[in-house]
Amino acid sequence: MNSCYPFINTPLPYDYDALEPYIDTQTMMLHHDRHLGTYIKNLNKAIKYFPSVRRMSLVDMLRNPSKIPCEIRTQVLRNAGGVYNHRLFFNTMSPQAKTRPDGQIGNMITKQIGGYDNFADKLKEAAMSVFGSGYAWLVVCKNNSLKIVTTANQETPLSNGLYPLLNLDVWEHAYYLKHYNERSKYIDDWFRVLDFNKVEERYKEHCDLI
Ligand code: MN3
Repeated sequence: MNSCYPFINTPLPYDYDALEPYIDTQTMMLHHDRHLGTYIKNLNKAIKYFPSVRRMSLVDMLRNPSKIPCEIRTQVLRNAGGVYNHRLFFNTMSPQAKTRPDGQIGNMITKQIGGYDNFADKLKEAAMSVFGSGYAWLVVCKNNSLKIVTTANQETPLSNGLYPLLNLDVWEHAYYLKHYNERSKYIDDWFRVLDFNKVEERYKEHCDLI
């Protein structure tokens, strides 16, 4: 993953039409090439003349906003958040998704959230509650418990010391072309491409870090 300056828009790990019929081709093209592409362009532009920030990784910027000079902090956090959030969102979907969790993450979801059905209900409820633009997330807290949270705009749970396992983009650009104003139907379709193999990988990476 291209995690330092200069950031580039690496290709999706699958074809633009691979998530059909759940997420349509045109949405994937615009979302990846233009929306994510613009966050990448603007992040590079914001830090171009700030060597200390150019040396920071994407995650470091989001975890340590105080290291970013005040005059560019808002711009950097908005755009770094846009890059991090979209990369995670695209990378946790797959055309060959394992749609039901098993392994370690399956056990955690069963023990802490009461099983997959309850998890899906709670995540959908959270995603529906986002007013305007934002995300719903499954994160790991510092005490290793799972939690469902929401963020506004391009904010990220990294800034609150949480480790994201998956996120669901509920900005209208993520679904409007196919689902119009029906966020609920988009969320149901997204669950068909959310890949718990990827979520399990993220969980194992987190375990290696602590
Ligand atoms: Mn988006």
